[in-house]
Parts: sequence; structure tokens; C-alpha cells
Amino acid sequence: MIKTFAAIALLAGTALALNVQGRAADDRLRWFRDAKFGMFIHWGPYALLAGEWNGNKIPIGAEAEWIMHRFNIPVREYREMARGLNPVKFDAERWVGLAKAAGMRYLVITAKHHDGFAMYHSGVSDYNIADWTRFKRDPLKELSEACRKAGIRFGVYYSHREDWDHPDGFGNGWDYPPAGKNFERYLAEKSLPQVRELLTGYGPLGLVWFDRGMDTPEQAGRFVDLVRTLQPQCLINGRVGSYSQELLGDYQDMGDNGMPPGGLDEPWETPQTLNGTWGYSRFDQQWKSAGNVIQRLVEIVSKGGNYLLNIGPMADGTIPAPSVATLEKVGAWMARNGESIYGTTASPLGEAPWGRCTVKGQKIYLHVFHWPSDAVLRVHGIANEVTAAYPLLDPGRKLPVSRSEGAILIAVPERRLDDEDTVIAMEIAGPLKAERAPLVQASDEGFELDYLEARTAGKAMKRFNRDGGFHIAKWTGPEDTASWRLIVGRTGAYRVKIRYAAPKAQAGRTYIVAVGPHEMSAEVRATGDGFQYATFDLGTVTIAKAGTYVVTVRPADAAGRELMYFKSLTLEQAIEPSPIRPEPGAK
Ligand code: JFZ
Repeated sequence: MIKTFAAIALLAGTALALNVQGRAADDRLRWFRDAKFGMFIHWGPYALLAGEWNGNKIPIGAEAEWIMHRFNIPVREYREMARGLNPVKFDAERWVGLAKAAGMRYLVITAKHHDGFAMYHSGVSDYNIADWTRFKRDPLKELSEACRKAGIRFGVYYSHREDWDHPDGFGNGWDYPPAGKNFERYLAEKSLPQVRELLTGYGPLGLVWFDRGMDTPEQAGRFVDLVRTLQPQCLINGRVGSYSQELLGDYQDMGDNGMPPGGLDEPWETPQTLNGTWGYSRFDQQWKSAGNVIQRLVEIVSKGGNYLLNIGPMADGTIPAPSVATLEKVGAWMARNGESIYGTTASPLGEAPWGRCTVKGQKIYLHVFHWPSDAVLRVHGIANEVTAAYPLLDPGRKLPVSRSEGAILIAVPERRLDDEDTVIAMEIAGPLKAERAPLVQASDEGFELDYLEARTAGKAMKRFNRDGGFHIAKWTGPEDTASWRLIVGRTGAYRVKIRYAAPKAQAGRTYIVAVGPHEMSAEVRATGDGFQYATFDLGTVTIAKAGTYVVTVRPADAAGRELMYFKSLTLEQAIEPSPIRPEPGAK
């Protein structure tokens, strides 16, 4: 009896702890989810080289901040070069002013990149801008104060594993033979102490942006614990941990310049360059247009993400003029249309042929990139009654709305109001009721059901992991579901197969796959550590009548543990063995 009671208490305690942890994460993330748009800054001694070393040029589109690695510049020579950094034109107020003018609500600057040079006054190593150069100031201190005055969250990028200067850091195999490295010594001597001083010397940080993962979850966990202990409200990005392991940070990073096909439920962020490099290169003048940046921002926000857009300042502290021009144009659009970005949530409506949607309460913002030639905007997938529709820039101009064949038709002005993206606001009665899950069309072989077309409910989440790709996870009980709607034309038997990854800890849980009224249950089988996907045959289901069917995958019970990393479900038309017909003339 006592054992049972203890087990129940332990389960309840775990569930409570998970719940409290979940609420704490939600609180931390609130500003991030609302802010949507931030400035990334890559600035360091590499700006002095500006993409060239001893006549060797960084190719266009390659990363200028990697110059030390690309050309195997000896530490001694790179250090000597770094002494020349003296950004006399650096003006923190101007940089923060540009971020604010662009509509950015947080700023993340490289405190220490892979070259090991600290762009702040570090007490851990004198290889920093205040001690190593004539500059003698602390740019991060000045930026953190300017951000605070401007009401912008201040964050730091820290490369916690890669360090080409320290003999035990990861990545410099040209000065330091890998065999002689003691990585734990690097963590103890430099990486952890520098993160500590950033967490204690620059006021409240909005986030610490770690990079390029960590060898083991245990080592990554030390950085997470350090941040959680010193600044519990400070966010941690997804790259704090190994890319092949479960997320240890507060949100997931896409790969650089990455964009998910379809929305994600878990918070995520895409970092992107304005040209082809993070650090300054005098050769790379391939700048993105303001229109491209605006449409990318809208696409990211419509899928539930944040956009961290980079500038690479020059060695003297000035920001390249094309970056300034683009950000000012983006800011002008944001000043007029920011309501349709800040504080919005992902749209369940997917990608429309004319543009993207963002949602805020009972308002849907239709971002029209491609203006309809017949001045009729067709909106699919919303079951609600529309109570009003108008250009966001001209709210007094009520637009005629009708419905036809399930689509909402909005008679829009002949001419768009904004070249890059004209926003039409559409007010609806009651909370958004997206039409039921999109219909999955059959292929010749049957149906492939994956995260993209799924409708998730409860705690089930569409998410991304660099190693695990796009998948559904975070589900622990029967109310956490993934479902799809199928139009079945071909009746008969379908072989049902499921593809998932499940570490040992998830093995044994029971789950249900329902195809209309037919339910199949099965046990989760371990597929290995991390995201090792495997396919399992669940048997066949016979669909006797053509029509629309809902398919659902869900945990069978509320065991509290995660069910699996779900990748896809396939319903393969089971080819009935055709009766063997005798060859003509055969006996
Ligand atoms: C890393 C850095 O190496 C780079 O210099 C810059 O700081 C960037 C923001 O982050 O580069 C990466 C890291 C991960 C991926 C791509 C570039 N990725 O997983 O796609």
C-alpha cells in the first residue's frame, strides 16, 4: 500500500514539477513571443580584416567572421592584428536607435565569437577589447545601457564550445594539435567564467545566444544551470546543447537563414544575414532588399517564429550604409503595420497563394504580397463569420465581404496600399475557428500523414530539432493529439505504418491510432538515443465506404512521460493479391 502511495506521490510530484517548469518557461518567453523581431550584431577583430588576409579573400556568401579558421591564421598573428581594433566611431545610442527605428525589440551582440576575442571588458582573459587594444571602452556595457534606455531587450551571443585562441578550445587544429586538448579545462578556465561575468556585469539580459552546440548534454546543462541560477528570467536559445539531443534551451533555432515548411507550435527563431556574411566583408555587397526582409519577417511570424536579423559593423564602429538603408525602410513599414506583427500568433491557415496570415485575438491580418488582379481577395480555411474587413492603413474604409464555395471574398481596392505587403485586417465573430484540419489527398499508393498537414491539439507540438528535423512531440496524455482529415476514394485494406524516434525512456508507452471508427493500439518501441527514426508496421485497417475520415494519433493514457518523436503515418493501399491468371495457351 505504502509503495503505491509513494509511486502516486512521485508521479504527481513529477507532473507538478513539469507543470511549474512549463509555467516558468512560458513566463520567460512571453516578451520573446511578442517581440518577434531582433537585431543580431557580429562584431570583432575580423572586421579589421574585412574579408581578406594576406591577399586571400573570403568568397562572396562565405562567413567573414570565420577568416582565422578559413586561412589557418596563427594565434600569434591574429592576436597581433586584433591589437589594432580601435572603433572610434562606435556609438551605442546610434546602433540601438537603428534597431528601434527598424522596429526591432531585442538586440543580441557577439560577446565572444569563435576567434576567442572578448568584445567586452573581461576579467577572465586580457584578450578583450578594453585590455588588448587602445580602445579601452566596453562596447557591451554601453550597448546594454543604451538598450535599457530605449526599452529594447539586451542579449549576448557567446560561442561556448568553439574557441580558436584557447589551446583547449574546440576548432583550432592548426596551432594546437587536437590530441593535446583538455576541453574540460577550457570550460573551467574560460567558457563558464566568461558566461558568468556576462550574467553578473551587464544587468538583466533578455537572452544568452549560445552557438554550435556542446559535446554532451551534461556539459550543456552546466551553462543552462548557470543562466537559470544567476538570471532565471534570461532566455537560452536552442544551440546551447547538442543538435542531436532534446532541446535544453527555451526555444529552438532554425539553421542559419532557415525557414520551416509550415508552422511550428514550439517557439523558434531564425537568424539571418543582410548580405551573405555575419561579420563585415568589404567584398560582399549582395544586400537583401527591404521588401525581401519584410516578407521574410511576415512569413516567419505567420509560422510562429522570431526573426533575428544581422548587421556586421565595420572596424571603425560604423554600420555599412546599405544595412542602414534597408533597416530604415523596414522600420517605416513596421511603423505603419507593426500591429500585424507584434504580439500575434501563428496562423493555422498555412500559406495562401497571395501571402501569409498572422492572428491576434479576433483579428486576422491578411498580408498580401501578390495583389489580386480582379481586386477580390479569396481567403480559405476560416469558419467564423467576418464582422469587418479594411486596409490596416485605412481602417475607416470598410471593404465588402461575401462568401462563395466556402471561401471568404473581400473586395479590395484596385491598387495595393503598400508595395512590399499590404495588410488587410479582418475581424471575426468569436475566437478563430479554422476549418477542420486540411484534407490530405491520396496518392496512388495511399496517404502520407506528417507534421505539415497535422492539426495538433493539447500539448502535442509541431517542432524542429537540427538533428531530428520536423516532428511532433511533447505529448503525454490522451488529450494531446495529432490528427488529419482524409478523403478516401479507394475502399479496401490499408496497411498502417508509423515512423517515430523513441529513446529508451519512452519505450513501452501505449498509443492509439484511430482511422475513423477503427482503432489500433501499439506500444512504443525504443529506437535508440536522440532522434533515430524507425518505421513500424501496425497491421491493416479496412475502409469499406468511400468518404472523409479523421485519423488521430494519441497517447493511450496520461502517464506523464513523453510519447515519442512522431515523424509520419502512412496508409498504404494493401494490394490485394490478384488471382493468378493462366498464361494464354498454358495447360
Ligand atoms: C554559426 C557561426 O559559426 C557563424 O559564424 C554565425 O555566428 C552563425 C549565427 O552561427 O554558424 C552556423 C551555425 C549553425 C548552422 C549554420 C551556421 N546550422 O546548423 O545550420
